[in-house]
Amino acid sequence: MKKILVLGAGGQIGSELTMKLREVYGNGNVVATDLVPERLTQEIQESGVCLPCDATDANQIAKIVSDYKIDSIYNLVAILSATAEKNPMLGWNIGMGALLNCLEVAREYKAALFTPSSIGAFGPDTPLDNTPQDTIQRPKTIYGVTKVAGELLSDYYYERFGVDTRSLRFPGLISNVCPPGGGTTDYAVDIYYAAVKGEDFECPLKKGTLLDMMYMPDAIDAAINLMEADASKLIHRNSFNVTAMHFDPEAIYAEIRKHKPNFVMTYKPDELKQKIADAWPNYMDDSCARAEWGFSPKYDLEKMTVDMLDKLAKRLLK
Ligand code: NAD
Ligand code: AKB
Repeated sequence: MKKILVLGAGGQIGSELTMKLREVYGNGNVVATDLVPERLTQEIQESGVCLPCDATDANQIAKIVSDYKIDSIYNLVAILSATAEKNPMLGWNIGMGALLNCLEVAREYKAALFTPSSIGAFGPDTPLDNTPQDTIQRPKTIYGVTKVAGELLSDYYYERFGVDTRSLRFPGLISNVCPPGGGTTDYAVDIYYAAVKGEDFECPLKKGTLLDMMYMPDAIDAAINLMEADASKLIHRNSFNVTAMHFDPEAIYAEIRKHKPNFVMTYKPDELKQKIADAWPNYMDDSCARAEWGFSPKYDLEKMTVDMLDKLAKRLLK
């Protein structure tokens, strides 16, 4: 059985990925950590080992990997795009610091390493429609710069040292457990909270801003399936395009209004977020992920909306 370490387990992805990993591999085989352990959900805290860990300190990661005989690391530590752009040095130091430490520890202890990349790894020179797997990557944000550098460094560690590094270029992720942490795509989560609470919603992106998105259960399955994939079938590693749907604010608004006809959305574009979103793909080609390891998301906008509204209503309106 795998022995897994999750870094940044208190965040949007970690809150759900950690519990799924415990379901698949056993509660005793998944160590959950975060810089701020109080961020770990009650469910995570009660179901297995939880430890504080600053991923910018390689010794802290190495000690846990050694103590718990870890063979797989899920590194979820980063500062998301909009927040990183307000403090570029922090974005670089956290994103790259954590990754470099993980790569070194993975090399020393022969562990596999999963680190998400993002649609933020693309930029204004990238073909934005049907964005190919292998194409121009010249992002203009510090977040994007760390993602491209991270992809290259992870491939380097695989080629040079044989470290089993794997990665996905996640689109905006929509979830109902942990609120998002300062990204450009956060609006697609926030809109559901507003609709369920009966509040009006001010959209920070303009009408017509198309972006790739994915529901969290599909993102989590994708991460685990990629880490379980037969290495001999992988032509790519760092990092695979993956997407489940793409829409603009009008489309998600219309879908929510099918269930909440009185819900009102207005536009108040945020200059920074709009600039970032305009340079990200409208929709990506994820055929390599489908061909090389069987990526196959289950949720489209319609199905996700039913589930989001249902789960949030049960939690927020009880
Ligand atoms: P998040 O911001 O919700 O969570 C990150 C977690 O890392 C937080 O719990 C934070 O406390 C922790 N952290 C910060 N600094 C740390 C440090 N020094 N040591 C240990 N932990 C630290 O992020 P997320 O949305 O869960 O994203 C996880 C990964 O997935 C990131 O690499 C992100 O770029 C990528 N990603 C996310 C999305 C998305 O829509 N959420 C989309 C594409 C890619
Ligand atoms: C962000 O908007 O920064 C993230 C991402 C797509 O990487 N959600």
